[in-house]
Amino acid sequence: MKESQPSAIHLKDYTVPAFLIDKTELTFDLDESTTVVTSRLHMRRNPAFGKSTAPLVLDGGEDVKLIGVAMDDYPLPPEEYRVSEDKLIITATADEFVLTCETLIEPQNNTKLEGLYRSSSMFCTQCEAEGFRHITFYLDRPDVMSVFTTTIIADEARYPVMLSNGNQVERGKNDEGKTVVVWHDPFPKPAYLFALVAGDLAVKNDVFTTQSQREITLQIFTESHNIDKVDYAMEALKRSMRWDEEVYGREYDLDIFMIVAVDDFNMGAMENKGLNIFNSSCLLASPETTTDDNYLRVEAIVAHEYFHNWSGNRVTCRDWFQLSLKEGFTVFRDQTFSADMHSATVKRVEDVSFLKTAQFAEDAGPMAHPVRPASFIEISNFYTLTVYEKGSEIVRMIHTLLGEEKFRAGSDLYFERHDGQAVTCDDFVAAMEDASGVDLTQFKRWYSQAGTPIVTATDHFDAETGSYQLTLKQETPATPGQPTKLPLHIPVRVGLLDKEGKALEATVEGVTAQDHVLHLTESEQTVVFSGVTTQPVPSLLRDFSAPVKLRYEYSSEDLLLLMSTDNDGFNRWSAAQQLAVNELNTLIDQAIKGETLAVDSQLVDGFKTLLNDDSLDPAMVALVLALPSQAYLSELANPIYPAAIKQARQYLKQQLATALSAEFERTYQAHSMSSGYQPSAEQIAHRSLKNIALSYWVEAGDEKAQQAVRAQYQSADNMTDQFAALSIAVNGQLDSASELLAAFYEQWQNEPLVVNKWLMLSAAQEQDTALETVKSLMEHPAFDLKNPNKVRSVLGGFGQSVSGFHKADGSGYRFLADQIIVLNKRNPQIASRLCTPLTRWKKLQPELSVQMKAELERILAEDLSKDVYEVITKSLA
Ligand code: B3K
Ligand code: ZN
Repeated sequence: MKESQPSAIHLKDYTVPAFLIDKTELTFDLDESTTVVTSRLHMRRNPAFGKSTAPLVLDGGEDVKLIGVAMDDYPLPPEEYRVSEDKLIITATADEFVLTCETLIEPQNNTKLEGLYRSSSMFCTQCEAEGFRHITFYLDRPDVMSVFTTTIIADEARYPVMLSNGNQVERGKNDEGKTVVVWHDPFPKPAYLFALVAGDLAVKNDVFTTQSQREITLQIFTESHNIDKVDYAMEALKRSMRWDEEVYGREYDLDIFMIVAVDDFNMGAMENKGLNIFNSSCLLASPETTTDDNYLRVEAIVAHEYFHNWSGNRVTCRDWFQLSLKEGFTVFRDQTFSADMHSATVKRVEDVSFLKTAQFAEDAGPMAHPVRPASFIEISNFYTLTVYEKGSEIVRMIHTLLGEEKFRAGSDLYFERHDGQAVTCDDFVAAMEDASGVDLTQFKRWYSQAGTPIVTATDHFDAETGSYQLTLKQETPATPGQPTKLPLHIPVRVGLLDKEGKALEATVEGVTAQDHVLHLTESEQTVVFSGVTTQPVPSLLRDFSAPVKLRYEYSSEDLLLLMSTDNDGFNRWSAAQQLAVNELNTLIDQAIKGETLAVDSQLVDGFKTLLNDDSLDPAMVALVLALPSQAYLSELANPIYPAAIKQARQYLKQQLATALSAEFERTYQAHSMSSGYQPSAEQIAHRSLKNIALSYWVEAGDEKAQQAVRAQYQSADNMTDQFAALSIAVNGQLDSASELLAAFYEQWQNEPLVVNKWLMLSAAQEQDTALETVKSLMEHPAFDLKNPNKVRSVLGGFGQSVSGFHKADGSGYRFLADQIIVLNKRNPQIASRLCTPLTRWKKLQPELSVQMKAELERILAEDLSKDVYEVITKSLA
């Protein structure tokens, strides 16, 4: 452990910057050994800071070596400045001046992939949140916005493509014969949106004509062997540009929009102004190498990064506590876009399922934090599901409370009022309130209060008066640093069904309708529905109108009714899930007690009806058939018995498979298509139903099903079907599994993105030898510790293997802890993310919990990065 430990910074301590940077001129002399960065910063004291003689304090990393500093072109004598660990401090300055710094950096040795670094043979950058300070000394905070001009000098032969933000304004040669390219970005921006790329890249060109008839050049750059896989991303980009014009009235602003794919990248993608940089896994797509899920992800991420041009770049965050201002809003925008492009219900189910599995777990664990955190040690740890996904749910609730039209007026006002500014979540809400007249004072607690609220509903029907009373209670559990909570403003969308499943009209506060949005604002509240003719079954929290845990005593009959008749598609799925959860919980209890598993499954009839109803959307049927995941059941459980959950899921799947084997076979055959692959909603729906049906059919132990798996693997003309067949063989532990796994690697060894899928599937296997398998994968030639995608595939996959990760002797936890310790120095952001499964130790069954805790303590004894230190200390607190 270090002598002095990292400390937290707090939102309440925010002050405006003492200096501003009106113009930033950067020159990069790129070279494989040392890169020289020269900056000319046109600075002045910030009038909003008040009169002051405060010294100038610039941020800079330990990896930035200062070789010269000058004020208004006069070199500063050593007594007028000093460099501490991560700051350059200049004692006295004029009110307005030009500061020049010459610095040396070594991108080739940058393993943290933050700042300027190398991926394959190219140079690229990642500056959000605080990467720019690893390039040169700067006021590296989002409320310092500056107009950037960037000069790149490099050897033409190795780096024919040299890119930065904005428009290219010059290209020529210098005296040494090197190529010099100058880029200028007219839009003031914070340093986190700066980008630079240099390499030998292929390009795909296109154009987009905006609603005001401006022609925008679109370019996607990749290494030459990948350029045949960017057509889908290009089309997705054009769809996003059109959608943002039509739905939000937002037009693109520069004359050129560029995207570059890089292999080594810590996360999915980055919205740098005019020059988005993508992890190649989130950009490249071809039918042979990319699954349906990955196609949808590419489209969503291309859209997300593009949408940031307004929600993030034109209007940015004042400080990093406000991160959800841009991320929550932009996730909401990309979710709505995908819903418009495909099926809205399917998209909602997928998003909510993810939220309830992963964000709810985060919000119930030691890293729980408000959507607008009050403090942090390392901001990189706060790019979380809470900030992104719960943040998006907050914006969605505002949309529900205001309605489509007023929400659009609010967003127009927000963009107009704050264009070119760095603002706060409060500013966003104020624009929504001002444009709509809706009071969101209490609603704003969603930003500051952590934890998932529990809403408990009880009801009473009075047949004589035709009145139905619904009582709603809310309670938010304590979270770290927040022992008590206030009631939130929760929109609860409700409909009533009769016993045949027909929608009932009812009157609430003078409004008669089949669907009502109730405003739960007190700890407990009763709402009266009048004009109700018969005892209703309530359809609660329709479309998942708020990110809460709903409790209501539904009978199995009620759930079956909702599952087959509710006209809210989301709640049909939700009812089926609840039914499955109830049965699985019974089985889990039996497994924990060591009893023989037995359940008289109501799902058999429910699934049978579903499988025989050809009028249903096959995508929805597939979603209903997917049993609640190991991860979701773990989130619901306390304590978690991983092996019991696994056993219960396997048992129920087996029961359903045996009872409905003929239906699954028929469904499999009925949804097998022969037409050419398209990543269209319609085809994706058929493939998803076909493949889940196959996974059940195989479970019934039918030899014919096993042959079907092999046949599908061999004849598939697309990765979705090929990989589905492989996964079914591996997860179903079929005899063919190891042979198919070997064949798959043999076939795809030269396609890294496909190899990553193979790594993940191999690492997630349920076998007694799972730990040995993962160890050998890390020695495999396909593995590379420098590449975050590979690390995530192998270690992320391993975390899903109950038999590997949760080994009774704790060796699975020890293995993960060892990898975290190795990566802690090399790449702290990745190391910190890998800690997530270990943060759940308090909820685990006692024998496993102690083992996991011991590994956290072992990690804490190391000399830790801020990233890992924060997660480990908070987990142990
Ligand atoms: N804004 C980036 C995320 C940056 C993460 C920095 N550790 C991508 C996105 O959310 O669009
Ligand atoms: Zn984002």
